Amino acid sequence: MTLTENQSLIDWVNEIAARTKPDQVVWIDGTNEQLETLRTIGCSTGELYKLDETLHPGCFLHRTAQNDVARVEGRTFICCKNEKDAGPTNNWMAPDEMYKKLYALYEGAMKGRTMYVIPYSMGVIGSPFAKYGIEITDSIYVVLSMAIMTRVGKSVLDALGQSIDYIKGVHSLAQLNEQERYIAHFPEDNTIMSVNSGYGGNVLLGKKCFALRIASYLGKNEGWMAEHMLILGIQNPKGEVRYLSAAFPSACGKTNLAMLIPPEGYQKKGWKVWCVGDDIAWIRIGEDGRLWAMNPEYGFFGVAPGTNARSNPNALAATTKGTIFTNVVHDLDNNTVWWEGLSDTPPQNALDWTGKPWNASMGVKGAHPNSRFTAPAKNCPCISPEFEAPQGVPLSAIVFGGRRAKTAPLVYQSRNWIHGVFVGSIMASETTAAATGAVGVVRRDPMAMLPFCGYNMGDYWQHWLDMGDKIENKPKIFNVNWFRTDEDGHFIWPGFGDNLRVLEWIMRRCFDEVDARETEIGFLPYPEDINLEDLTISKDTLAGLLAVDRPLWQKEVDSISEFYQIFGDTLPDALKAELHTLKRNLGQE
Ligand code: GTP
Ligand code: SPV
Ligand code: MN
Repeated sequence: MTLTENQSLIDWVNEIAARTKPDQVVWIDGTNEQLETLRTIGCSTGELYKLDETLHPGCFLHRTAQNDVARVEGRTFICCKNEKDAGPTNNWMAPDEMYKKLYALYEGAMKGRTMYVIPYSMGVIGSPFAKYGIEITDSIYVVLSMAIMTRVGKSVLDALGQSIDYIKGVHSLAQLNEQERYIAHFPEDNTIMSVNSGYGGNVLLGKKCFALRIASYLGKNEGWMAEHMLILGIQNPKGEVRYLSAAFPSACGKTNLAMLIPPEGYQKKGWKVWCVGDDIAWIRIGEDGRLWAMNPEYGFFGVAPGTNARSNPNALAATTKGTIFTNVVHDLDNNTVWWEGLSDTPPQNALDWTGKPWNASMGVKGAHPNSRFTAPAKNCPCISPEFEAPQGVPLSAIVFGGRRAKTAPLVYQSRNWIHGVFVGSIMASETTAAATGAVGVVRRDPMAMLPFCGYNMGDYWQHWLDMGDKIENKPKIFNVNWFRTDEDGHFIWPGFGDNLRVLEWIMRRCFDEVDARETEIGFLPYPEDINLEDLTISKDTLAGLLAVDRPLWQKEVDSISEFYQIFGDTLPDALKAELHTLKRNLGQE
């Protein structure tokens, strides 16, 4: 049954059905009855496995194909008319050429399958800041995951009415053929097309494809920003809640920081952290001249390995009901799930992420390193009371950060907005399992947006600079690094809950409550201003984490210069000037 009278939408759905030739077309109305039917069908086809209802109410296990476990950056394309508009860091193909390729792959791709039409909203339905999308898919896993990650159903169609202002998304599993896998974006047509994959980041089109790649392009044209950022609120002992957003590359700690539990000493004093979002922020200038950030998502697609009752109890609690687990270990004795780092007692009688018998004595990992949970945000015990505030929350700070064994100190503050944009633009981080390819290789990942910027990264930096001109009350910009290692490769900083010690300093800086020392790279804390109460880490160790290693930074500057060169005339002059300043500060010019 069609749920809308929006003729442009009906025509488009018919057009895609004519190409893909499904047996039937089902519109997702968002009711639990309909979703329950799909869960039952998913279990009967083997797409889903129902977990123990008492231990894990409403939870399912899903396995992807073994060649399809992460985002595929090499097969992700920005298809705009001019290649230059995609920029040097994106794959580009001319729209006509990509459409031709995709239509050939879509031809008859849904034969024998059902085509689902998912109306979804990024942001609170009906709010002026929400944007709507329609995803067509032949995967029940995608429907059920979208129903967790976004607001779906008839209410979206009602809010859309006759408008043509929605993002079209087409996804087909097709044959899951790696060689013909494409994640294609047509920013000038408000269209996304994905084929031959079933992995979250490639197929939940509301997430990276819409809320980052397409939205970043819309944001540039409309004067706002779409960022790969968590949003959190820090409540201090006076009861004041101050907000920050933070951009870390994939699998570098956004979910963990967003749900942080304060160290015991802090808890006793009344500190608390509220999670507004763990992956994506849409940011606008408010009437009060401040930046306001909202989370367009409705759930978490979080990294499973390493999540446990100590590292992130809030995330774990979020997964206790209504959650889909992907590519984790199946504990057959309890009909529940397990992953490396969940507990010290792996199940004896279990299947690994591929479905083969597994136990820990085999010496190989049971869960895929990029195994994930798809959990409703409202399950999270520390979800912010402002989670559904349509306009979001006001930002006092913006934080950038990466995974760097050396070079980047624990925390530093930029001198001003322009320098802050520079600090974001020179971010680098070790690659993780979130994307296919080598893991642990340092690469530049400006603003954690390298894989997600829907247009030329040089123009994106200019947009950041232009926004700075318009924001009256600018948030302060910082950089953090939880991942410095010692000679033996061990993390020096305890991380996780203890990161609040650094966030406290950041907030004190934002409210002029603490001094700092100016260095070559920006403002660094005096070691005594980071609270080490109840930690075993020594003052000297901390001083080391807060030192600027000149020789390493001099090398860093060479690598930044090389990176900047690929942007040619799209590199903003202001950033060139910042690089010169850094060189001068390091005694290189
Ligand atoms: P995406 O969902 O891929 O965008 O990732 P994310 O940035 O939300 O990453 P997440 O919080 O899931 O962290 C991924 C990995 O980083 C996990 O293996 C965590 O255990 C590890 N991690 C997170 N915070 C810290 C920290 O403070 N210190 C250390 N050493 N590891 C951390
Ligand atoms: C990331 O890789 O940054 C994620 C997971 O948040 S995915 O949705 O697969 O992109
Ligand atoms: Mn992410």
